[in-house]
Amino acid sequence: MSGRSTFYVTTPIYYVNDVPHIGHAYATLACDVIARFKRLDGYDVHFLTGTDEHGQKVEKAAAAAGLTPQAFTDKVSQSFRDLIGVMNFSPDGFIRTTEKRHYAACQALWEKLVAAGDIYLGKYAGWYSVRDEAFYADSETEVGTDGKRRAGPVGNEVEWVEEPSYFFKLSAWGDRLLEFYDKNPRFIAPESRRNEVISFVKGGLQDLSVSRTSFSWGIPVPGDPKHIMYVWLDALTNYITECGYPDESNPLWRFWPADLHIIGKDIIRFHCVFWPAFLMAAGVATPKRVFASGWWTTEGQKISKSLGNAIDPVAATAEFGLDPFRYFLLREVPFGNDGDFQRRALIGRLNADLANAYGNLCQRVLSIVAKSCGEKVPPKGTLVEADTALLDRATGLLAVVRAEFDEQAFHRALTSIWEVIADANRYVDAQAPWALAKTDPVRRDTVMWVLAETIRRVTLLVQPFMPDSTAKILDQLAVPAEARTFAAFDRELASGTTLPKPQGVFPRFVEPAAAAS
Ligand code: ME8
Repeated sequence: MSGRSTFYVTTPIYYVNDVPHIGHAYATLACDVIARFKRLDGYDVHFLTGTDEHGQKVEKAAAAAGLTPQAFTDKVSQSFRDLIGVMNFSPDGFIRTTEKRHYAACQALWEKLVAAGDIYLGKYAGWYSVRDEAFYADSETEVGTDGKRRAGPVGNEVEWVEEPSYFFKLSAWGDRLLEFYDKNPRFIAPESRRNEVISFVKGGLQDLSVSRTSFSWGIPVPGDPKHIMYVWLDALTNYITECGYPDESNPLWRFWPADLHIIGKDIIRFHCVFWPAFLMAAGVATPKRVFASGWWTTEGQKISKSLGNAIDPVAATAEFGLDPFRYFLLREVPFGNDGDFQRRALIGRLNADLANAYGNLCQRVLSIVAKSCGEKVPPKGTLVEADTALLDRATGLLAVVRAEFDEQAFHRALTSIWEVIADANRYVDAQAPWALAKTDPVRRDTVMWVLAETIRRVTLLVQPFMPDSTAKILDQLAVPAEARTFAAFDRELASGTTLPKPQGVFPRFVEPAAAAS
């Protein structure tokens, strides 16, 4: 192979009971930005997304839609595929749990767990939430004032289930899991989630029901097809199916273990407790890190089907532009925290950060260069302290942003980049190139070179967040395609290069009502 370091990043696979909304777009966007960053940084990247198509929840949704589960999943899975184009995501793989390769991987994993002595046949009697596809202990449930029993991170209703079931001996894995968390302090992020998982495991683990017999939409248990596998055992396995499991000679096996699973905060227990336990039991390497994002509400309200208030990524990108929407989602809320989607806040950022700060910097600099420097990269004369200070800050960004990406701290990466953009705007005002045009055109050229070069450095780093807009800016600086990776970060703009006509990239957003009045 290439000899480059590999980097494998995954999204949750989405249930096909619902059409994609902002919450789904968010996790995939985070992975997309990381995948793009790592590619630019020279890694051999594999970025996986897909759909989770089995289980009772999907079976019920198909019945409600009057379709067979297969016809239903084919249709809804496609809407998640379509989101890739809408959001300009760059996955290397799209997995569906109804694929043959996935059946083979799940059944192989099951057989390994059986061979390891970690699976036994019993009977499940307890609570189950179809919405969460999760089993709950009696102590985890609560009866509300409406007489309904609920459980789990968002308080979904539970029902009593009694059926023959295979169990995974999770109770035997508590100590080994605690040791694993201890040895791998980066495994769960953010820190608050790590504490949550550790105290859950310390509280004692019950054996986990890993098969169901009361419905049939799933993967049959090898040798006992009346049982279908628990949808979470099936779903989690997708991450290794993609790499060819159990065939370790598959070229994609080089990506396992995954470097990063990005998930939502509601599915931590599955990824940080069950998943490493299954893998350790089966003798498969464990993923390096699981990062749980927070949840979006809209204008202060929980997103719900009945309120119909889910932000539709198709409508949002059409109204605000794709890149501004991508920027806003990762800039507005520290990744890992909950966030509220407010139209006012989005428009505010779009105008302040994109149109006024970054867009205006590019526009001012490129139009002076076009008008006064002969539509060419100006000559770089002698640099003075103010010039090197700005250039050094821009150069220093690569290490800063790299470190923030290692922590999935997108908002901090963006804040650091935008500080340099603000510095550059202040430098334009302080150097006043329009005045230098009359007094010292040689110095004016150097100032314009410093600015164009600063824009180049900053823009290279903004690429993962806003790929289309940054491509336009780099085109306007005549940066060749092969010089847009971080390996070329130090390759300065060559004076004398002819530049195309500048064009604005981030227009101001004017509310339709305000525009009409
Ligand atoms: O949980 N804000 O699928 P899912 C942010 N199939 N994130 C949100 C959100 C919101 N308002 N609403 C949902 C599943 N999400 C499983 C995953 S992985 C092996 C199997 C996030 O379609 C949610 O937290 O119900 C979850 O991470 C993701 O969307 C998929 O949810």
